[in-house]
Amino acid sequence: MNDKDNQSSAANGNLHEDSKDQQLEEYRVNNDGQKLTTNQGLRVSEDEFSLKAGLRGPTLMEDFHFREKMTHFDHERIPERIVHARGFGAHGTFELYKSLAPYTKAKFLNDTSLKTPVFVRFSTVAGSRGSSDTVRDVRGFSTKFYTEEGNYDLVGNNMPVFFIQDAMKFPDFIHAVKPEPHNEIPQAASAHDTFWDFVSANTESAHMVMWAMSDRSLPRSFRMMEGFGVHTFRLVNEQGVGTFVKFHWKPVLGVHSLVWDETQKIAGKDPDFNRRDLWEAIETGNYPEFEFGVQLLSEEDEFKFDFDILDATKLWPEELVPVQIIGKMTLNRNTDNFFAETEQVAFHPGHLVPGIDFSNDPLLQGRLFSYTDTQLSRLGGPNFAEIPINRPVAPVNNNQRDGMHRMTINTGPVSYHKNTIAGNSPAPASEKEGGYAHYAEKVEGRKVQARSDSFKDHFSQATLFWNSMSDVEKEHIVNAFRFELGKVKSKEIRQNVVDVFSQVDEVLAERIAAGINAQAKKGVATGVTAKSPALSQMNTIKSAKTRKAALLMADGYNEAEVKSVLTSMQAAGVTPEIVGLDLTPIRGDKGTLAEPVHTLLNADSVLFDAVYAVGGKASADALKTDSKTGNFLREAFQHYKTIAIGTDATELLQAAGIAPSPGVVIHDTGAEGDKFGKAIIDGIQESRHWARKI
Ligand code: HDE
Repeated sequence: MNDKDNQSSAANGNLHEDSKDQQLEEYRVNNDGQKLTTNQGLRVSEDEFSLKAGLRGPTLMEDFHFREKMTHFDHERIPERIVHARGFGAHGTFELYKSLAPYTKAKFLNDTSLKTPVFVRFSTVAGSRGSSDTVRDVRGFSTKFYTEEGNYDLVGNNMPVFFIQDAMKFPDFIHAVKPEPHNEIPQAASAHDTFWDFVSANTESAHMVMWAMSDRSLPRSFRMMEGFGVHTFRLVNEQGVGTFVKFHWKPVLGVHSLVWDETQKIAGKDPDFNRRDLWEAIETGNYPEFEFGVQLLSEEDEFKFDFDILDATKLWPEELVPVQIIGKMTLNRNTDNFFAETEQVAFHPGHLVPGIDFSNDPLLQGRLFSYTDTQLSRLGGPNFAEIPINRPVAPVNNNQRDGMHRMTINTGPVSYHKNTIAGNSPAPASEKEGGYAHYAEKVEGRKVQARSDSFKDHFSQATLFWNSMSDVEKEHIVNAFRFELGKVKSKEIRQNVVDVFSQVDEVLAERIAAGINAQAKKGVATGVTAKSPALSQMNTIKSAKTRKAALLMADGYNEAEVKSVLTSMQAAGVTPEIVGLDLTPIRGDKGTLAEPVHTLLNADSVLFDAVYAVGGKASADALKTDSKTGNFLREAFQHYKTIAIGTDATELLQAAGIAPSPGVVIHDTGAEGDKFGKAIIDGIQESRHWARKI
């Protein structure tokens, strides 16, 4: 698509959910059925052997095809992102349920008939591009809305607060969490001395560290985590009235996590666990959905809380400022090419549309510099907005010219403003014509390098978070601290961290201290008793939909039972996958063949949400001969997952040393026919059976 086509479609208000896809189509290349050529279009007759002086002689410099092929290969890599290097993207659509016109003039938030194309990139933060998906880390959640008024980027995380209050500290914080510079260890992990040294010396990180040590940093799926814009932004309406806003994404499937032991095992068994999950969900039509929510605060209420709304280490409790759901994003198309789309996409919190503006959050203000700056080295110059995935569907007209990798051919002599030759075009647009006008906030003050007193409470919301957790979640937080600090070599740093968290909650600090040979301080905690139920994952939506169940099966399986359970699974949207002793089709008791897609050797229970050892004595006996069956069941049990045992298969449970427990559904003990299937689905919907004694 050229810019003219571009201009006509968006300028005529013809933007639709396929606008971006249509634009990308112009750049797609498919070599199928074609003859091989050089980059100059010359057909190539030989692609296996370089040109040599004699059959056993040296390669000749004049072999231009060899040189071109090798040169391109030599330069195929670009620098990975300094943070959020490992990511995974998908395309989708945003639709609005309810117009936000009273608060913002942004068209994509006004017109409920619009379907705005989006591209989303999820990421981990600390690990390199090739690191594992399931590490303990914050997850990035970036969305690019291709609106008719230009690209709007919401570059958020799956946690609503951040580690620091001022952008000045970001390089220090990232240096501390990344692998240590002398030996580049550890990869994708915060469990090391420099991270915890930073935390203990920068107490503003206490609240975010509580989130990072919680189950939020172990998402079961990108489809099952919340997203947050983190900063306070500002909406501006047609009348020029501003309203403070916090942005939220709420996953339709609820917020769910893995357990720590499981994440570590998955990191080895399937380092691509989260990206594979997203890819497969989209390929199979289980489109991930996130509702879009806003918390709104009028400017008069700016100072009504006991925290500063410009402080990115604070959230607005949902019980105080409700999240209003106004739209939904559906991810419905995988990328064609990881590099072209996911790797080259460039987000920026400063990519705005009229009706959305910044606040003076000093973290946000610093980000406004960093994101373009980093693309210059990552994407090789100032023309990265021309890369297909980054191009807006709105028209682009300006006097910027030239530079590395310029793609457009801007015609005519005029590349300056003001001019008479082109009738002073391209001309700035008035606000009425859609020109962006910065919010005319009145600002006064002395130039200072200091932190406002209103940013000095570092602990109250950390306590609020702790108070809001269930016992199970608290246990996980304590164990996370113990694990991480247990990896810290310096006793002094370990003690310093306990000193910091003594100020959050005495019991928390005592429990951490007990695991790492440190001492908690008494009488220094905030004493905050408030809770925010919205912070606990125990109160999230529960659904069996899109969960994966492993069917452990061998010859002689009980066909009637399996058929009935599969019907229940299908109705509930659960995906069954057969795990066999090997890949040979499995014969049922009535002779029907079932095709396994995994074997006990290449699959483990950590890759599934539930395990069903199917009924049938012969099948159970055969499975029992393989010691991996016991391990499969035991690990599922230890990870609190639903385990279903079919007729005549109870011995498998005994062999694995599993006693009757919550979430262990046994056919033999009364659950007949449909009831068995229903009990399995109820179990899967519960996600984890925390009441189980491990
Ligand atoms: Fe980022 N961040 N960040 N960040 N960030 C980047 O930009 C930075 C912050 C976030 O999928 C970089 O293009 C500074 C908060 C996401 O491509 C870089 C500060 C939040 C992504 C950068 C922050 C984020 C990035 C690296 C403190 C949540 C991945 C590559 C002032 C609201 C985007 C790039 C993607 C990426 C700088 C803090 C989220 C270096 C200086 C707070 C999701 O520009």
